[in-house]
Amino acid sequence: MDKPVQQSSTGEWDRVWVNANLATMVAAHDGVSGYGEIKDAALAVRGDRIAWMGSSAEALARARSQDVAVTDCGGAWLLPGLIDCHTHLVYGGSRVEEFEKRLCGVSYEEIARAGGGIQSTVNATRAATPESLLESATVRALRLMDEGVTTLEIKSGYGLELSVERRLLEVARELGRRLPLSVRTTYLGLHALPKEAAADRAGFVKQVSGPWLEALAASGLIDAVDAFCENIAFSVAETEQFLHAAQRLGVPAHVHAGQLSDMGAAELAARFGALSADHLEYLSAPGAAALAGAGTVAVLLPGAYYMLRQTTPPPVPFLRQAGVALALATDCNPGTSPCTSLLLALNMGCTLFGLTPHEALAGVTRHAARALGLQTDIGTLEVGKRADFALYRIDRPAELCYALGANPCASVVYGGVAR
Ligand code: DI6
Ligand code: FE
Repeated sequence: MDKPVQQSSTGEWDRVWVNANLATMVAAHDGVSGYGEIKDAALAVRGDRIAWMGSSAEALARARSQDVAVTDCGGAWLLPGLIDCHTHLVYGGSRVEEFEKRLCGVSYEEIARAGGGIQSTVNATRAATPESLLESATVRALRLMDEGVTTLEIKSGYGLELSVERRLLEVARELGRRLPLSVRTTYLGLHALPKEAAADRAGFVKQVSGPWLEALAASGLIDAVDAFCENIAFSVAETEQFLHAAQRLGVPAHVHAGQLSDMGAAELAARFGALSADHLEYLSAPGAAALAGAGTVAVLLPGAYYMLRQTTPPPVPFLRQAGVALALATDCNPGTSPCTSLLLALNMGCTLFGLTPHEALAGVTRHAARALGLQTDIGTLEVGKRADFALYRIDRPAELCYALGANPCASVVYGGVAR
């Protein structure tokens, strides 16, 4: 006879957190509560998974009879570990001089066209050692982690030659091995045309889409690809060539779309079933509808919008109306978003783009997980999902969006283990 499955059998929990308010971030069906709240609750883990959620009283009774380690959260709010689903975290040098120039009236596009901008970070990155790249990226990752980030997407794109792109992806993977942090890597093959390829755009795109992509994929270094589809970067046709190549290899895509102009990049991303289309300040209603149809997540990046002092925000009402899932990320990069605070991105998402605090928080949890294709494993507090979560000393979840420059994160649990 089959043994009945007993939720409460001895040894089922390794540890339980009690006296917490859970914001599970599970999509609401009642239309009232947007955070999937469970007040006065407890959460138990087994291995690296969430094993149980319920009342503190029940958890305490069970824990006592079964000798389970108990952590008292003292009424803190417990949220899924935050996910920063769009960063360019690994790079050499700084762009503070460009920041000064921009404040003297030179535009981002002018700087880029004059060989500065991304190209200047490419020069500094090519000259950097792997050790120094790892060191500077670690500093940035630790800042994000301090606020409760447990999953981080990192793009290459500042090498623009195979050996350096490989180095950036290896450093990103190494970061994930050294820190209690899940790292997802993205090969941003089409970020800028490097100066040595100025006379042969087509040749560069062919190399990126062919032998370079194949080599990096074969080395197991990439989880996805990305391209900067923009008038100062790569055309729709060039991006399409790269996305085709990735599709043939079964590698999913993100697309930098509509940051400075609407070239139809969102429609392209949708056509390829991309995981996400990112930026989207310039997006038409049909573009939003295409994203909705494809289930492509819109990743909004208010840090870049703010730093570039842009004035056209993404059309959030279109996106909402079309039913597109909205994520938020730091876009941490030296040029347009030197931002290592996902909490600041939450605030900017609300104040600059008009997101509600619930939308913003879903954007760094449930929807960010979807933007990385990880929605079955992370992004919400649910039994069976990874036990990645953060505790915050706040009275209500919206406080995470409200405060500027505060960090109420009290502790972080990564894979069931306190970090
Ligand atoms: N869009 C961005 O905002 C960053 N990359 C991109 O494709 C900027 C990168 C930089 O300026 O270094
Ligand atoms: Fe970016």
